Amino acid sequence: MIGRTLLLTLAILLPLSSEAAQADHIKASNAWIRLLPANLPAGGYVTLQNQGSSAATLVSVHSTAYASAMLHQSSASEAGGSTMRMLDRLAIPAQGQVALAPAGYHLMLEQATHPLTPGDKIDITLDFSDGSHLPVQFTVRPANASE
Ligand SMILES: [Cu+2]
Repeated sequence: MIGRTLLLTLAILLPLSSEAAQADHIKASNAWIRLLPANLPAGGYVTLQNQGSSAATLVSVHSTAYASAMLHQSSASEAGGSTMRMLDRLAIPAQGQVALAPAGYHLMLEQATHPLTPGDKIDITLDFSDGSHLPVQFTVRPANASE
C-alpha cells in the first residue's frame, strides 16, 4: 500500500518538478497571416525556434479572432497540385527550429470572428504538450504577400 501511495505521489509531483515549460523556450518570429477574400480560410505562418535542451511539441492553436484554428501540412500531390492534412502534433527539436511557411506547415484559420484587414495584429496562442502556452502576435498581410 505504501508503495502504491508513493507511486501516485510521484506521478503527481513529477510534472511540476520538471524544468521550465516548453513554451518558455520557444521564440516565435516572422508571424503573419495571409488574408484571403470572401472569408476564405487564411494561412498562418511563423518560425518557431526552440532554445531549450529538450523537444517542444505543439499540439494545438487557438485565437479569439477565428472560430477554428488548426495545424496543417501542405504537400505536393501526385497530380501536380497540392494537398493538405491536419496534424495532431508538431515537434520542434531541442536547439532547432521549424518554419511554418507557404507550401509547408501552416495554421489553418477559419471563420474570422470579425472582419480583418492587412496591417491588423492578431493574437494566436500556441498550445504545447506539457500544457504550456505561447501567445504570438501575427500581422495580417494581403493575399499576394509571399513571406
Ligand atoms: Cu491548411
